[in-house]
Amino acid sequence: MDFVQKELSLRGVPDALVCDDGTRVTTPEKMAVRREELKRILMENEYGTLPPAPEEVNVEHAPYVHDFCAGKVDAEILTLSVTVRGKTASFPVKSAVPKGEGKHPAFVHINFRPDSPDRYMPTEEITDRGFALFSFCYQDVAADSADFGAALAPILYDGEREGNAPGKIAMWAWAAMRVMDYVCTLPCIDTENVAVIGHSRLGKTALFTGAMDERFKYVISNDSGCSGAAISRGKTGETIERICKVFPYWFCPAYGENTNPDEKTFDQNFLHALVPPRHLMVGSSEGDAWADPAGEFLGCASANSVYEIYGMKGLVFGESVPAAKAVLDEGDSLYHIRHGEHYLSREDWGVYMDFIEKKMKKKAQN
Ligand code: GTR
Repeated sequence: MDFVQKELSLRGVPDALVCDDGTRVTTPEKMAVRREELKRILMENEYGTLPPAPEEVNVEHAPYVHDFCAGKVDAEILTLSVTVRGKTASFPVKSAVPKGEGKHPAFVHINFRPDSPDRYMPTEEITDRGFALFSFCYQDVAADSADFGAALAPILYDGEREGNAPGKIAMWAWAAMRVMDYVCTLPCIDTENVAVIGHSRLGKTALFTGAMDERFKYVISNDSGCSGAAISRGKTGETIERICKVFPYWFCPAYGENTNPDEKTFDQNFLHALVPPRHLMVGSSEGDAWADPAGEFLGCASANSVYEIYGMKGLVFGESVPAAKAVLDEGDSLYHIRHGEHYLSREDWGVYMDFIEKKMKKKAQN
């Protein structure tokens, strides 16, 4: 038993590989069955049920800035109109695709603001490395408040905020999946190498999105903390009780009914467990005690037992919780902790792009 397994068992974290019928997953085939159980558990008890896929999606294109990134990039503002349960609503997406031949790896970035570039999104540095970027402002999908009456929110649930009705995280995640629907239609994109990325509350959203939608081959959760990458049992900083008091609308109402993590039948390792055999990437910052970097590391490392099922390595770590500055990138998942505060920085993007490039090179060799 390594120190992560010991710590998880000390905290009483339930094993994500034990099925509802008590049997344990040992093969990829059985994992496919367990995946459906994990998804259901998380939707019914934490984030709420994802709205159905839209009956119709329409995309309108408008040019963004002429000569964007010195003319190296095709930039557009897209308007994605989605029809759900016969009702249509739309939200804007910014796309930035490097010009030139070939297929580009891409990021779907769930961002705080609509800008491109933005302080959390250095567009030119990203596109210069050959990545395409598709970003949207979460509040254009659904307000970051208890208001479920504006933008897309009213068409994404049936009007009752009870039980496992989707919270805002599920709604933002659903929108990221719609962006992925569009990305998958583009011949200029290497759809085997698309990442979903978000920071903080949107890092929780990115992790949930990537966990639920296997089209994302890289799932990047930056400084996501409570109810994101961090294990809830034994968590320091923000707790489930506090997050449900301040941000109840991020989750389904059932999540707040009992906020004692020790009494829940699941923990955030259930979310991480949905990512393998794809690449899980978790970022922490040293000054982000509220998020609990050690808990984020544990969450990321908890997926190793699932990678093993696929004959993969997962996170390669040492004898203790890593301290800044550390980049654990030797396995199939990545964890990094940098100096500084709660932020999605150029340094974070650099670590994530290095890892994706490394994995792409490896795939190309095989
Ligand atoms: C905090 C919240 C965190 C984190 C952060 C953010 O207020 O407590 O869970 O999500 O906001 O999104 O910036």
